[in-house]
Amino acid sequence: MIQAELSCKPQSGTAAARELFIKAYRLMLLARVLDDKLASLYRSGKIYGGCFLGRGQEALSVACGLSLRKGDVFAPMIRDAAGRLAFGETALDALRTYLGSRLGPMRGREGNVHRGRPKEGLLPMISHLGAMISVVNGILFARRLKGVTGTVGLASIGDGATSTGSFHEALNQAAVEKLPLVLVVANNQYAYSTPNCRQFACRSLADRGIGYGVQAVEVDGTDLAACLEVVGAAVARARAGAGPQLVVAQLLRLCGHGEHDDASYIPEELKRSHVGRDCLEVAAAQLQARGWADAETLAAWRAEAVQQVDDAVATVQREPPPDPAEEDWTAISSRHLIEVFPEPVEPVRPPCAFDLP
Ligand SMILES: Cc1ncc(C[n+]2csc(CCOP(=O)(O)OP(=O)(O)O)c2C)c(N)n1
Ligand SMILES: [Mg+2]
Repeated sequence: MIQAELSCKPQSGTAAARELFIKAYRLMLLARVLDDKLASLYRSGKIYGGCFLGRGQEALSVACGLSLRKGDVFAPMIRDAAGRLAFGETALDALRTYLGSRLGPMRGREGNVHRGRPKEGLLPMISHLGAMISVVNGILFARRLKGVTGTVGLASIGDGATSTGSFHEALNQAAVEKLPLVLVVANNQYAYSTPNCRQFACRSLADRGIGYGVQAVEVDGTDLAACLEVVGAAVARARAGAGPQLVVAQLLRLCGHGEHDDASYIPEELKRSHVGRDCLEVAAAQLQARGWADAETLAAWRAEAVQQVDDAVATVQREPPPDPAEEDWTAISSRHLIEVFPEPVEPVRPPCAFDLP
């Protein structure tokens, strides 16, 4: 079973860097295999509702999950299978949700990507369009008031989400309150079928940080090493008290918006460009070039991931569906999901500009 503990950024070229890269690659691979399995279950009519996958976004996503620690908060978006696995969600939880098992985190009532385990810092998504940023802000602010320190919150969004009011309000709020928020934007060039050029006129979405006084960096989302480095550093800065951080990654969604969408609006030329590289293939080539894995090892890792996903599917197919007579239908207010903090020693009032010296 591949699981994440983790993480602080190791020096490049060290054994720790090699270990992190391999762990990240194997989680990306597991996410890809899981996504491929979900797609095939969707096509065979086993999944009701939508099926939303993250092919091509695994490098950025895994870097998000691996840069966080126990106690942090992660608000993934619909393309974050890799980040979820890296943060500790199991393939079993994903499949239990999609296939409607009563043993799933939402007891099989949820459908697809709106699952989570808030008690463990994994937030169930409300909407894909930036709504989770202010939820993460609220958690971070509450923690500050309760005297809980040293944790960060990472919200993952798409380029389209940066066009919403929710994004701008929440980024401004995080900046004003100097919250330890890391906002990671996967610019996959499209919001559903709307291309970047119909969404924004600034040079880069990273420029949106400037207006709010937020440090922003860009990263090649097809390059795993770069994603681990840049996201890891942003999380470390937020944890150290440098305030909110914006990370904008360039990549391409290598699938439709959902499995119902053939993405025929994405031009072949863009698919063949640098941004259209498959981050999983790029990482595999880097592993081989660095002598960290040969073709045989890569094939063995894939076989292990396939076995893990197949076993999880078989397990879920033996599990019971939800029983409407027994459910109260209050998914998130369910007692077992609510985060519990230790009582604070003393309430902490945040510093305010109006405080007299
Ligand atoms: C408030 C709201 N408006 C519209 C939608 C429908 N919708 C879901 S995802 C999406 C596009 C999101 O694009 P982006 O933020 O770039 O993320 P991506 O899907 O490309 O990863 C839209 C329009 C929604 N879920 N919620
Ligand atoms: Mg997008």
